[in-house]
Order: sequence, then structure tokens, then C-alpha cells
Amino acid sequence: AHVIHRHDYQAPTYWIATVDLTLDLDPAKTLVTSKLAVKRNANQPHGPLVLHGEELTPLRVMIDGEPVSFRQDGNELTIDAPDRDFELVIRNTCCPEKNTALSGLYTSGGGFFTQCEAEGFRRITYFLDRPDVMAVYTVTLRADKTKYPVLLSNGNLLEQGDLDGGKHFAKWHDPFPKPSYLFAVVAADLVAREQRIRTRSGKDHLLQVFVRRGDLDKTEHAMNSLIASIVWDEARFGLPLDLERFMIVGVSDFNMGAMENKGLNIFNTSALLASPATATDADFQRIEAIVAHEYFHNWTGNRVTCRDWFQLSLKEGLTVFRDREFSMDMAGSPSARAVQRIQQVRALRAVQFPEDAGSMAHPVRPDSYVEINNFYTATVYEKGAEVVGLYQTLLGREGFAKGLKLYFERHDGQAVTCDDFAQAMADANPGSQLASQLDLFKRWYSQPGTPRVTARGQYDAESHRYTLRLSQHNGKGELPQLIPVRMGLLGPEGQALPLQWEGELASHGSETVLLLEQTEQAFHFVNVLVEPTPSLLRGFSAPVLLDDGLSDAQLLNLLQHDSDAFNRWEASQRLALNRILGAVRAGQPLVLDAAYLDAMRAVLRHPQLDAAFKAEALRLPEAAYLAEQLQVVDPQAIHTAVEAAWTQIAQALRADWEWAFEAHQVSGGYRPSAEDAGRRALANLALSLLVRASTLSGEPVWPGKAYQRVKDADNMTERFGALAALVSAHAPLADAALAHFHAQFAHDALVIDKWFMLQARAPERDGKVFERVKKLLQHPDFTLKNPNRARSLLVQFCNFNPGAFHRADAGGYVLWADQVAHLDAINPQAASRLARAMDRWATLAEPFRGAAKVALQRLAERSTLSNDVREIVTKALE
Ligand code: B3K
Ligand code: ZN
Repeated sequence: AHVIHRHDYQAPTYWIATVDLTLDLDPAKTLVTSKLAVKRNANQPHGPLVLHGEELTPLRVMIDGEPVSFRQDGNELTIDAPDRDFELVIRNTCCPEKNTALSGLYTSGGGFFTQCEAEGFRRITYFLDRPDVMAVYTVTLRADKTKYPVLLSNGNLLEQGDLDGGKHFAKWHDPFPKPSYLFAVVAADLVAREQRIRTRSGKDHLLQVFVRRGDLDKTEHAMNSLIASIVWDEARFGLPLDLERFMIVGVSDFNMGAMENKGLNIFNTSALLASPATATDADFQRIEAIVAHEYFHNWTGNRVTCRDWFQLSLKEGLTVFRDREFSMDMAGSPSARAVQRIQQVRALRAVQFPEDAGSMAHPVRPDSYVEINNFYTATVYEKGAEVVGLYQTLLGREGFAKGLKLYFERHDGQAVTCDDFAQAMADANPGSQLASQLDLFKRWYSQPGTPRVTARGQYDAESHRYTLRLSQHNGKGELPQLIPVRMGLLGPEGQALPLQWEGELASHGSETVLLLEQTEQAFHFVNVLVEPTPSLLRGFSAPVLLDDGLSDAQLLNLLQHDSDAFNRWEASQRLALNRILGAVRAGQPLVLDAAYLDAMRAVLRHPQLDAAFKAEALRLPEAAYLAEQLQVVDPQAIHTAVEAAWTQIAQALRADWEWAFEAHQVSGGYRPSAEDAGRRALANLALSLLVRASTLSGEPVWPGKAYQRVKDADNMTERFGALAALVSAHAPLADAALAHFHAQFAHDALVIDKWFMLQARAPERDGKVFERVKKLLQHPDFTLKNPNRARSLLVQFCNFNPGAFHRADAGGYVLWADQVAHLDAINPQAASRLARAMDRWATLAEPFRGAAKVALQRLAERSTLSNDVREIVTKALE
């Protein structure tokens, strides 16, 4: 396979200043006419013009009005172009209805939609399909008026009208130069929710959310989220909406969450549509975050874009950082902010940490790839966002905002690199730690792997000195990184101790940020009158694995008293993790001790803590994160221990869960507020544990209540919570509840996705979940053609249900290999996500390891694999 290297970047021989595109839309054969103003790039030697093109039929090519010859070779079209500026006209066709890969121009639900990032534009017409080629687009769409009454593209509508033969046209112009990956077209039978707003600057804007006819009542939340995002970006970063019209379109067949095309965001309906009856609190929250994310791209990604795809985190890490800041500000209270942070870290540890330790490990700014679509990863997105967060930790909020301002002053309208971003941050903050250590800082972009930080404290009671030794361990051949460790010290009663450095006369409050920049460093505190408990890495101040060696007593101290809510949660997780791993390592059944159970009861019953926080603290660590702590992983041993832990927590705290369930009912209408959502989260957790305990003892009351809830709940969060409680406990009523739920929502694809997902993610018991998943593959509602449906069953099962997927009889792996191959023939991007279920196979214990390798090899032997899947499988076997 052809490997592309970051260091090989070269500017193109030609630029493209303007694109005048006409699309005659027809599902079977769409005719594309593209008129390009081509400019010679005088900085490069003269050579032929080599355009990208995939699955296209070329009709003719003209330079300055004269037909010219061209050569088509694989996915390239070569034209012997003159050594000057010229006008190029290309006519070609493509076939949207056969485009099941959902990249380029495709059909869905009877309409036309596009997805051009990363390299989809070349599946519409021949082009320099690379992000550093930025052009001004004018787009004319022609299509049947009855079938496609709505015709959309980027920018402003110049003209529209009727044509002969029942057709109509629309002409759009986008004044902002943009790379081809931000181009978009929609032609479909849609309706819009509309809202006019006036922004601070006094400008008027039209906001539109386009969906299928029946879905309009599910767009209010997205519209509210969009307005909140616009207001927030202007207030927090001074970044205004630069378009007269901002459109969002929903589509049911889509490979990811959403896409930030300039002025015309296209969304997976799963990331857009919400009503209390069909979407959970988590869905409401996710939609708000994704609407914000795509909107924020308008500046971070669109106004300033990436020079090449190795710089992807320049826009993605930064934009995830921005949507996280937005979500935290929207959540409001300090506790609600902490819950947001907790959820971010939970996801980072469950997905990015394994990625960074597995076969697909890569730096935030990768050095090479075969298929760029494989690098839209948790590392580029989530670790990238952590790295952007490090700037803010080092510079403070104001320093960070200054850096961002300088970045836009310097680079508005350009395609740039991660180095340009780092330089702007440093230059805007001369004299900062960042400015003086920029090269050291930039190792966060170039080194893969999760740094391991070890911390050990030593207290000298006589001299009242406390020494904290920090060391970092990076991967083989990797250098030390700059790691900010936010911290404080607690006394034995949990009181915050003043922090005074050796050689200084007074304390500096009770919290500080230590900068670990070498392999090993010691930090000396004086006037520490009692033996302290260190609270380290507060707020998860850097994306590292921390070994602080704290005892149970110290963790309990932090859990009860730390002023940092994140570290209180972390203590709860560590108490659980130590016990689960202890049992797994010893090969013994897990028995939770009274000290742990009492601590959990105290959290649950705590008079001040918020419900949302309690739900997070009582939840056990993810299996994937537990696995990362072990050298050799037996997924069944982890599964058994986690299940035992849940059962004991359910049984020992039975009366407390009954109280919690009753005490956290939400009355009044459904609101997706952080507070109500927190109460529902805790009540759902309580219900699930009550159903678990009752099912084991054969008591009917709680399963009966849950079943009743599945039937009568007035919102999806409670209905789905009750269904999940029955399914995950393998309660006798689970099947009836699933059938009821399916019948009730048979016509709502997004809800049926949830129905599949729940069954795919259920905790395994005697192979029942695996058997069910195999049956669901034959269900009339199942199809590999719709990515949401395929993901709901297969990715949820293979990638996120280790206890069911890893089987001693290799059944999970066989299913995986078959389904990856089937899916790959339809949609390589979707298949390649599924292929990643085996990233960590090499650390598995036998017999899993051997069986996994056989499955990988079997898949690798297939001659027809896409580049996407081939790259994943090859790396896994390396
Ligand atoms: N930029 C898109 C992702 C495109 C993925 C292409 N395989 C969505 C986002 O991050 O906002
Ligand atoms: Zn993004």
C-alpha cells in the first residue's frame, strides 16, 4: 500500500482561485461541469497538472476553450498544462445511487447529499483535492423540482427558478475561499425550522435546520444549541458568525456525527434530532456538543484550515477543546462542570488510552498514513483537545485567548500547521513557561503513547518538610514531556494545607501547578505541620497515567474531603479499580470489603453532593481502562470481577438504592437541564441495581416496576433506563419489555438503533448476549447499509462489549472477521471502525490471543480489502 509521509509535503504546482460548478443531478448519472481558474504556483517548477478523481467518468477537458488530451491512470487525471494561468473546463459524470461508501455525492432517503472530508470531492469531479488549495465556489444545481424541491450549497443563494421538463435550478455563491473538503450540496424533499437572529455586531442572520417532513418537531433543541453556540463564541472568544445564512441539514445515512461544510453543516440525524419522547439526556447533551462543535469549526477549521491532513488535530483538537469549554459553561455550576470533565476523562481512558497503547498508536500529529480516514481518531480529537487544554493550563484563560486572537490575526484565510498554532500561543505570551519551553511542549504533538507519571511523597515530621518526587516514563525512545500537575495537600481531617515552597517566606494558597519537565524532579514544601495526603493531577491536568501509590486511607480522605471534585471522583474510581484488579491479578473471586461499601454508601447518601456527581462516583471504571492496567489481559476475568462488584454493590446497598430511586424522581415536564439529568442518571443507576439484586433473589417487585416504566414513562431517558435495567440484569421480563419497546418505536429508526445497541452492549451471561447478537444480524430491521444501524449492533458488540466479544471458542472473532469483510464491500470507512476492535489483541491472554491472531490473518488474506481496512489489519499484525 502507498504510505504518505508528513515530511514529503510540497506545495502544489498550480493553485485554483475560483470554481464554477454545475451539477445536473440524477441518481444514476449526474453530470458535472467544472470551470476552474487555474494559477501557476511560481514557487514550484513547471510540470503537468495532476488532478485527483475517483469512480468518475471523464467526458472532456478544455483549456482556454480548446479541447486538450488527458491521461487517466488509476485515481489520477494528468493534463499537460501550460506554464501560466489558464481556464480549465472539465465535464464528467458520477453515479450517486451506487455510492454506498457515503463519501462524495450519494443518495439517501430519496435525496442527494455530499460528504467531502477528507477526500470525497474527488468522487464528484477531478480536482486538486487537498486542503491547501483554497478557492471561491459558485455552484449551480439542476434537478427535478418535485423530487428535490430544496437545492442547497455553501454560501448565499444568488438565483433560483424553474427549467423545462419539471426541473428547477438554484445558484449559490460562497464568498469565502475554502478547501474542497468543505464543499457541500443537498438536493432533497426537506422542510426547515427557521430563526432570524441579530448578533452583537448588529448584523442579521438566517438560521435554518432542514430535516424530513415528519421530523420538524425534533429540531428545537438543535436550533437552541446553535443559537447558544453563536452567542458563546462571540462572548468567550470574540468570534462572530460571518455568514448571512447558516444551514444545518439532517441525513440518516452518514459515516460520522456531522460535518462542518462552510455555511451548510450536514448532520447525521442521530446527532441532530431530539424530542423528550425519543432522545435521552445523553442524546440531548451530545447534540448540543456536536452542533456547537460544527459551528465552532466555522473559525477553527474553516476560516483557518489545515495545510495537509497530518495537521488534522489543528482543527479537531482545538474544536473539541472549544466545544468542551462550551459544554462546561452551559452546564453551569462547578459541580456540573466537574461532571463534564469526569465524562471526558472516562471516554479518554476507555478509548484513547487503549488506542495509544495499541497497534494504531500515533502522535497527535501523525507522521504517516495510508488512508487518512483512519486517522480521525480519539488521539487526534480527544488527546488533541487535551493538548490544547494544556496551553490554557500553562497560560491561563486570558493568555490562551490572546494566543487564539494572534492565531487569527496571522492566519485568517490560510491553510496552516500545528506549529503555526503553537507559535502564535507562545508569541502572544512572551515570558511564559510555554514561550521558553516551546520545543519541549511540542513533544505532545510528535510523541505517541500515554506518559506514565509516578509520584511519591516523603514527610519529615521533625522538620515539617514534605518532598514530592515526580518521575515520568515515556515510550521506548521517547523523551520527557512537559506535564503540568495541578495539586494540593490535605491534612488528616481533610483540611486544605497552605503550600509554601522551600526558601519562601509565605504560602501561596492551597493549590498550585507543578511543571514536570524532566524524567525526575523533586518538589519541596515547608511548614507542613501534619503528614499530608497529596491530591495530584486535579481536574486531570494532563493526559497521563498516574501512579501515586496512595493507600486506601488516603484515597478515602480524598473521596470525602478534596476541594477538587474531579479528584474526589478519581478517588472513588481508584478504590474500585484497586479491588477489581486485585481480584483479577490474584485469580480470586472479588469480595468487596465493608470499608469500600461504606464509603460508597456515604457518597450515595451525602447531603451536599449533586446527583450527577454521585452517579459518576458510584459507577465502576470501564473494562477497557481496567484492561490498560494489566500486562496480560483476560477479558473474561475482568468481566467476572466487574459483574461481581456490581452485584455486591447492588445487594449491600439495597436499602440505599431504594431510597435513592424514590428520592431522585423528577416531577413536572421533561427538561434536559444538567440538574434534572443528574437526578435521572442516579435514579436510573438505582433502578438498574435494584432490578439486578431482585432478579438474583427472584423478587418480582423491582423488575415489575421497571417493566411498568418501559410502558408508561413520559420520556426516553426513564424509559430506556428501565429497559436497560431489565436487559442488563437478564431479568425474565426483559424480552417482553424489548418487544414492547420495539413495537412502540418501530417507525423511528434512531430509537430502533438504541434497541439494537442495548442488546449488543448487555453484560454477557452464559453466552446469551452473543447468541442474541447473532440472531439480531438476521433481524428484518438490521442492515449493513445504514452506518447507524451497523454501528449499533456490530461496533457496540465488538468494540465495546469485551465480556461478550472475547470468547474462548473464538466465536466473536469469527463474527467480527465476517462482518468486517461484508461491510467493507459496502462502506470501507464504517468497516475500518469495526476492524479496530482488534487493536489490542496482542496483550490478550491465551486462548484469546491465538484465536484473535487467526481471525486477523484470515481477514488479511482476503484480496479485496479496501485500503482503509487493510491498513488497520496490517498494523495489527505488524
Ligand atoms: N470534520 C468532520 C469529520 C470528517 C471525517 C472524515 N472521515 C466532523 C468533525 O470533526 O466535525
Ligand atoms: Zn471536528
